Amino acid sequence: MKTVITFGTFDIFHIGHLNILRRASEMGDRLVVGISSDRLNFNKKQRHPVYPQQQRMAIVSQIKGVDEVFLEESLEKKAEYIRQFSASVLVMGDDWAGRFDHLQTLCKVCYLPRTPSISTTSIIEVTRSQII
Ligand code: C2G
Repeated sequence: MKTVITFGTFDIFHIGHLNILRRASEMGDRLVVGISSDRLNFNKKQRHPVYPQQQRMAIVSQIKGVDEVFLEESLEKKAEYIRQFSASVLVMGDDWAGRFDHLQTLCKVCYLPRTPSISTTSIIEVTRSQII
């Protein structure tokens, strides 16, 4: 069985998230998704996610093709997670291109092109500008 693993915050779930999960699930037999914890996201982006981690996990766990979700506590623990879930492919969006190449000793590392013109940040900005 070929297990694919991917990671992300998946805050304010949108079509870019859906696309990468669909493409990742098509690359193997089982898809495991690490959801960045609220604390990890704050350290990474200096803002709290709009949806708390339990809600983000609940949403992603119900997406077709996703077999399992878990909480990603640290960016540095990827090797540990890959071993824990016996993943043979790590999928990331190409905004992370090159960042996880050192994990190629453990599994295949694959960067997929991002869906253009949509991001959680832009949704927040558009929503804010329409309210004010
Ligand atoms: N994504 C995409 N297209 C977009 C927006 C996002 O393909 N328009 C992808 C990202 O490249 C990422 C996944 O969707 O692979 C989740 O995106 P984010 O929630 O922004 O995740 P990020 O904060 O980049 O977290 O350990 C790594 C991090 O946890 C990744």
